[in-house]
Amino acid sequence: MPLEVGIVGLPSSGKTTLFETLTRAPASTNVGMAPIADERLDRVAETVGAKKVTPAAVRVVDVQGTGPQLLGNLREVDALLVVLDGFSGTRIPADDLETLRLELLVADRDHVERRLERVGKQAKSGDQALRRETAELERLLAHLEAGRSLEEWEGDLPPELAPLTTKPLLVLENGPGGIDLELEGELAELGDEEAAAFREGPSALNEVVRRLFQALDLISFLTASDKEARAWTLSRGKTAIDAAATVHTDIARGFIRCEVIRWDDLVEAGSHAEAARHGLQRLEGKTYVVQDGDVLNVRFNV
Ligand SMILES: Nc1nc2c(ncn2[C@@H]2O[C@H](COP(=O)(O)OP(=O)(O)OP(=O)(O)O)[C@@H](O)[C@H]2O)c(=O)[nH]1
Ligand SMILES: [Mg+2]
Repeated sequence: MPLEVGIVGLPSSGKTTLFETLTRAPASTNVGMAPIADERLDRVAETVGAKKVTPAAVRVVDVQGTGPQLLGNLREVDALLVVLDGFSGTRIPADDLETLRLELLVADRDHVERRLERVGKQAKSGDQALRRETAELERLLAHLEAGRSLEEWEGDLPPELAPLTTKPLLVLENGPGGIDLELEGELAELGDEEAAAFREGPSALNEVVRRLFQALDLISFLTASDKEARAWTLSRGKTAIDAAATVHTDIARGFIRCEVIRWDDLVEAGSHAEAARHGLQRLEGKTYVVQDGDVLNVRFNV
């Protein structure tokens, strides 16, 4: 499953503009993939002479408007990207953020209430687990109605719940004071080099991705052959077997060993073979904790 983020914001704050800039997909769709620019991948691809270069990508969901029903479409995403209107001069971004937080809270309260209705009905059969969940949901609802957040809830939440307010929240102000989406949209239409010439620092969108990686505690690892060089995302602390499963479940199933080279060692050595000759390539097992920038080659049999 790719990493997934949902865009939320008040009407006309620039959600769809952000979606289009991130995914370069037409606004007629509301789900798209945003490639993650990674200079390391390009360097590695060049080194191994890869015919194809595939960046890691994040799935982005654009939702029109707000309200519990619509926000409900975002229950499965890994993080929320909040867009605030800082360009029209008619809004106060900080106030809009408060309004949005409140909407998320209301949507979660609604979510708990509906789950309670359903489970409460089913619990009438006398099923112990359902009765316990009903009691738990009743306490939770009372907690929310007292104006407290889910984060302040002590103990675990019922696992069937998929709340919004506990997700990592990234806030983007759209306008000259933050990320200028209008400008980014125009730059997206230029080539990467031309666009870079216009900017002073790194692309604002790369900055969004960087913050997302930080919020979700993710790393990137690479795979590289003359056929394809590709970047993948993984949660920090995950192992070689998890990385293998990210690439393909068959590779994880048949996992034997894994060759690991740091991306910059590979670039410096000039090829896998040279890197190996210089002792820069290690053989690791399933439990090896993958590091950001590792180039992995899993040996497997099926
Ligand atoms: N000047 C300027 N206009 C922008 C910017 N971002 C968005 N807009 C304009 O604001 C309007 C609304 O942008 P959208 O991206 O459609 O906003 P939205 O949040 O998707 O709107 P809804 O889906 O209808 O809630 C469009 O006309 C955009 O061209 C910006 O950074 N600067
Ligand atoms: Mg829109």
